[in-house]
Amino acid sequence: MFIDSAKIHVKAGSGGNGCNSYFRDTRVEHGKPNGGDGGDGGNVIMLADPSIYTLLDFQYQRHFNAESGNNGSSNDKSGARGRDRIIRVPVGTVVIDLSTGCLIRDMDASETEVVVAQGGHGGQGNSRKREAEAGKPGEERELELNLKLIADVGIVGFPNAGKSTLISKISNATPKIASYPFTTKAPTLGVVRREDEDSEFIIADIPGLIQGAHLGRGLGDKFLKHVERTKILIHLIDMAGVDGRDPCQDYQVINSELKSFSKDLAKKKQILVANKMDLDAAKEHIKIFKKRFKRKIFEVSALEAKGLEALLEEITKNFKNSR
Ligand SMILES: Nc1nc2c(ncn2[C@@H]2O[C@H](COP(=O)(O)OP(=O)(O)OP(=O)(O)O)[C@@H](O)[C@H]2O)c(=O)[nH]1
Ligand SMILES: [Mg+2]
Repeated sequence: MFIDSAKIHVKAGSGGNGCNSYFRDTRVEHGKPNGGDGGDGGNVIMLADPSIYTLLDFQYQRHFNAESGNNGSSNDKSGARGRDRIIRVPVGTVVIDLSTGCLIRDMDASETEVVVAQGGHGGQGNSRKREAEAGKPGEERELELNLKLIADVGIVGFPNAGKSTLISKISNATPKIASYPFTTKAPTLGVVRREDEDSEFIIADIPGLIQGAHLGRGLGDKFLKHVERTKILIHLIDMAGVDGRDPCQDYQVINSELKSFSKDLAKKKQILVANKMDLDAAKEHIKIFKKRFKRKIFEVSALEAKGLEALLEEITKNFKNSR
C-alpha cells in the first residue's frame, strides 16, 4: 500500500535528576557535597533513508520516545545520557509541527537529519555547591509527515492515456497496464537510463486526472503533489480519443486542473505528447490539434515503442538547459 501522509507523536527523553549526597567520614565534620549530575535525555531524530518509499509503517506505529537520562549518584557520578531515537522516513518527506503548522524540515536529500524533539537537560548534582536540581522534561510534539516524491519528470494525463505504458517502455518500472481507467492507484517511479548520452533521470507515473479532480472527482488531485517538485511535466494525450473524448478538450481540462491545484504546477515546463499514434483516429485528430494550439507536440505510440527516442532526447535537452 502506498501511504503518503501520517501523523505521529514524538517525545524526547527527560534529563536525569541531579543527586543530593554528602561525603561523610570521621575526619570530616561537615559532609562534603558529592552528588553527581543527571544525564541528558535522548533526542528524537528524523533521518531520510533512500531505502524507504512510503509512510506505511507510521500507520501502525505513531509514538516514538527517546530514552531518559539516568539520575546522578553519590561520589560525583554522573548519570548516563539517554539514547537517541532515530525515525527513518523516505527521502522527500516534509515534516510539519502540527500545533503551529510550521515547517520543521523538508527531508529532500538522502541522509538529511533533523532533531524533531530535543532531550531535556540533566539536573546538576549538589557537588557543584548548589541544591541538587531535577532533570528537565524532554520536548514533546505532534508531527505531520507529508511525502512528496522526488522525481525529475512527472507524467500527467487522463486515465487510460497510456501513462503507465509509456513509463514501462522508457524506464525500469513495471506498472500494471489495462484498458480501464484508474488502473494506476498510486504513484510509481522509474529510472530512465540513456547509455549513449551518459544521463539518467527519474520519472513519475501518477494516477489519471479527470475534470473536477480538484474537487475530488475520480481519484482526485491528491497525487499531484508528487509531481510538484519535478523539473518537467510530460502531458500525455490520448490522441485517438479511445474513450470517446475529444483530445483538444482533454488537453485544456488537464491544464485547468493543474492550475486549480497550484499556479507553480501550471507554469512548469510541459512537454506535450500525443499518444496512440498507431491508430487511424489519432492521425485525424492531430491535424485539428496542431491547427488549434500551434504547439510543439511529440507523436508517439507507447504501445509500439515508436517516437520515444525523440521524446527522450527532448527531455534530456531540457535538463541540460535547466542546469
Ligand atoms: N493503440 C494503443 N494503445 C495504447 C497505447 N498506449 C497505451 N495503450 C493502451 O491504453 C490502455 C491504457 O494504458 P495505460 O498505460 O494503463 O494507461 P494509463 O494512462 O496508465 O491509465 P490509468 O492508470 O488508468 O490512468 C491499455 O489498454 C494500453 O494497452 C498506444 O500507444 N497505442
Ligand atoms: Mg496507469
